[in-house]
Amino acid sequence: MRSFISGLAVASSLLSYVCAARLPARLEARAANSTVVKPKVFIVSMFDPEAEVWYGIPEFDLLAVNITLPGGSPLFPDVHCTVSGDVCQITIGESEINAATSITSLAYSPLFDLTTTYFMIAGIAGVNPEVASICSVTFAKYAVQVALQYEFSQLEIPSNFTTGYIPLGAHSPQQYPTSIYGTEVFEFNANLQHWAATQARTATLNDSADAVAYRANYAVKAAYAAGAAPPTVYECDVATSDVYYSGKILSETFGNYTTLITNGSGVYCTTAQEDNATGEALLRAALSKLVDFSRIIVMRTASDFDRPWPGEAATTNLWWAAQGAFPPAIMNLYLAGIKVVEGLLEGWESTFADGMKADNYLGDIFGSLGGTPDFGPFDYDNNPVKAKRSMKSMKYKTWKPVA
Ligand SMILES: *[C@@H]1O[C@H](CO)[C@@H](O)[C@H](O)[C@H]1NC(C)=O
Ligand SMILES: *[C@@H]1O[C@H](CO)[C@@H](O)[C@H](O)[C@H]1NC(C)=O
Ligand SMILES: *[C@@H]1O[C@H](CO)[C@@H](O)[C@H](O)[C@H]1NC(C)=O
Ligand SMILES: *[C@@H]1O[C@H](CO)[C@@H](O)[C@H](O)[C@H]1NC(C)=O
Ligand SMILES: *[C@@H]1O[C@H](CO)[C@@H](O)[C@H](O)[C@H]1NC(C)=O
Ligand SMILES: *[C@@H]1O[C@H](CO)[C@@H](O)[C@H](O)[C@H]1NC(C)=O
Ligand SMILES: *[C@H]1O[C@H](CO)[C@@H](O)[C@H](O)[C@H]1NC(C)=O
Repeated sequence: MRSFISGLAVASSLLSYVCAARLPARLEARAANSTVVKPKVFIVSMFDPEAEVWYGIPEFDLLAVNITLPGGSPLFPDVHCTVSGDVCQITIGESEINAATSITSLAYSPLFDLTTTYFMIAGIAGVNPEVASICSVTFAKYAVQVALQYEFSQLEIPSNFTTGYIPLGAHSPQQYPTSIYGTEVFEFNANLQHWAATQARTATLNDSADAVAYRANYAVKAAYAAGAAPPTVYECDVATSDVYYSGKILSETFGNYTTLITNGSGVYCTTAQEDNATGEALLRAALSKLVDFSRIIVMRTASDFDRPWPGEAATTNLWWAAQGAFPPAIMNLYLAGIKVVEGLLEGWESTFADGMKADNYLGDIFGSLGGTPDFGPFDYDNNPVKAKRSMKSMKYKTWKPVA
């Protein structure tokens, strides 16, 4: 999630442990156990408002079966499923650490068989007015972990730098990172992304009078034409950062970094706090053959602008302006997302059980799942300290402390 209305997140933490089952000791038990749930679709929410919009809907009842997930978020201990088990939902908690830990616990849980499951990340996000407007619905091909960089305070940066963020191992903001950890970029199935966006385009999106009025301010700058336009469905990429950055300079910084790290093919469009972490957890599960990495959909709806309109203070945009986009963005998760879920269920036999083949590269910057990334390079070097001149000559790998 990434919207300022985060106080709601802790509201309903006292969930019931209704159907907590004893855990089989080993993963192998999964195959022999007919009570294992094998969902066709797993909706991934980050916090209460994103989760609750799926309850009480006419299409299906996610609260029919509650399954307590060992290793799940302490705030959201239960996974929810329909009676048939075809559709389930997990609330993973907010930010990168919660996302990675919850998804890892789910993927390795013996209570579920996720080998043919489609994962739909369905959360709200900040939005770049150069690409889309508040209340819009977006589907990402790339997720970029934008804050995995060096950072100097804006007050201490060299006078010829435009930002305090410098890629790891590099010496200027424009230089490609030489120190790569592996979670910088995830690339998802573009055919599935297009299909999901096409499904979503059949929905009538929600909007509000405040959002209509607020986005009109962005029309004064030609580059923000998309920000001033009515909400619609976009295919564009998501940034992940634990730090909830805001304002023109940092938003541009991370937009530039997205361009750099994806070799110009990623379009920085939305910003949230989880997707690269969810991506990394699913990638590792895919390496263990527990999930299919080609079955991931990253949907983010726009709840607020990442930067002010020209003439407005950055703090006003973040804290005080009545953007009016949070309720419609939450509602649009359901309005657009239900078209995707229904499409997956209706086309299950004909198409989705076997999977939708990807024509693009899938996975991380290392090429862990096979194939060659269309971004990179991925010369393995995870030492960001080595960029220091003093360390370059030092044989740090063989260095031993003096006893
Ligand atoms: C099957 O799984 C259920 C729920 O985890 C558990 O209660 C049951 O003991 C398991 N049965 C076998 C045969 O493993
Ligand atoms: C599942 O949990 C929710 C609360 O999270 C509760 O409202 C619902 O009644 C529970 N379902 C069952 C079948 O107990
Ligand atoms: C900034 O200036 C320094 C010299 O002071 C130079 O080494 C560096 O390349 C410049 N960086 C950028 C981003 O222009
Ligand atoms: C958005 O949803 C609200 C709440 O259901 C409704 O009152 C409003 O008319 C909807 N607006 C649009 C433009 O769909
Ligand atoms: C982003 O990149 C553009 C084009 O290179 C550059 O003009 C701008 O100063 C950069 N912005 C920041 C904040 O570094
Ligand atoms: C991506 O850009 C970097 C830096 O310009 C370059 O070294 C690398 O070869 C490019 N990777 C691909 C896959 O084109
Ligand atoms: C992080 O997310 C970006 C944008 O979706 C994606 O391009 C990148 O591959 C993701 N990285 C990981 C490790 O998931």
